[in-house]
Amino acid sequence: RIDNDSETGVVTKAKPKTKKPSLWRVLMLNDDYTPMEFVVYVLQRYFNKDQEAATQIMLHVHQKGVGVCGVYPYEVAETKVTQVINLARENQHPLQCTLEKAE
Ligand code: TYC
Repeated sequence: RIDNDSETGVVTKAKPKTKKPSLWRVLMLNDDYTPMEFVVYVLQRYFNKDQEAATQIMLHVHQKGVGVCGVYPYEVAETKVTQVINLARENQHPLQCTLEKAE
């Protein structure tokens, strides 16, 4: 947005005072050991997927190596990654999950 001041000839660019929070993808990574049912459970518990959507995402990750669990503001995404990894470690699963900026 350009504000042209006709009196002074000074051209200023008005910046919005608040910025939209950037969005981040939470990615799930495949491994050879985590049980499929555990991944489906995690997707339902932390990413609000129903049984069918969770199963589809799990199978996509299993076949392609990586998949998107959801897109969130940074703090929410970071919290979900921590929760997933903590639950996986408590259950001795190597499941890994990470963040990627969505732009
Ligand atoms: N590859 C795992 C198996 O065959 C299942 C799995 C799927 C693990 C998705 C991790 O993010 C994952 N038991």
